[in-house]
Amino acid sequence: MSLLSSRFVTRSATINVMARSIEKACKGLVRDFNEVEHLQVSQKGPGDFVSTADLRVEKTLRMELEKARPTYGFIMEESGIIEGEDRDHYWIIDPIDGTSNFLHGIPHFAVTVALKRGRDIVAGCTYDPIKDEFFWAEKGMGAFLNDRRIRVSTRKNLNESLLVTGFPFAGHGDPEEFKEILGRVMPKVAGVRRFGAAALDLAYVAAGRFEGYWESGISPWDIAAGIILVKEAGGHVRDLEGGHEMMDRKSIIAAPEHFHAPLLDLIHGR
Ligand code: LIP
Repeated sequence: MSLLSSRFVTRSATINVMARSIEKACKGLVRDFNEVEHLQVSQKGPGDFVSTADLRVEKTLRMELEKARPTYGFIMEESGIIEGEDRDHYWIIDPIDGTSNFLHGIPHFAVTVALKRGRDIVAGCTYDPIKDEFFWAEKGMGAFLNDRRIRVSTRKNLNESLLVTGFPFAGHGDPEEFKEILGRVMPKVAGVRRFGAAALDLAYVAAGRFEGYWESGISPWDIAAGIILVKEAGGHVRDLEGGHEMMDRKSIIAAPEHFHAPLLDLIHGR
């Protein structure tokens, strides 16, 4: 599917600029991913190759977005912060969210771009090129998967809910603390998943596939697009202290409103 094709839904100029930039950046990404699968067994390994793919996607996104909105700034996973003349607008970019999945030839990763106006995320696009799923949302316009409107889950009971999170790993996070959290959460829910791509975890909450997602030690570019996707799909997004500082506090919980309090109580052991 062309990301630009929207037979049934009228998209704004901003979403079309983001969709066009992602479509151009993804040209060759699936080919690179298929190459990675061959590199798994090569002496050199795929590490450097994936870094090249990451940087190539980010460079294309920046070039295309800069062409369309030359005064906006950038906050990027690989190239850092670049101020624009317009200090009120920033594109927030993760060129490959789910890098470890990509590196290991696991077909679950996404290109994710958000637009920040002041302190507000006002538009977000997350594209999974393997499944050809384009999640997008704009403030006040709703959330969509390709051309279909999406909404958070209508399930009411925690014991029916399927949650997704991010686990600690070598050099990242507190395994002992996480084991205690998981020990409190698992007996109360239908299941907990760890898919390795926060941008898609949030997109799946917005689409009602998961009832909730939480993670700490997460980066702004992993979650920026997902924040607006979940909000526009009727869900609530907070930091793990219950505030609105997800990107500053690098923590997030996203779910329908009625799941927030019980989930935060389980996470904090209240
Ligand atoms: C990843 C996130 C994932 C998190 C990883 C990493 P990356 O982003 O999507 O949820 O658990 O630590 O931050 O590094 O693949 O862009």
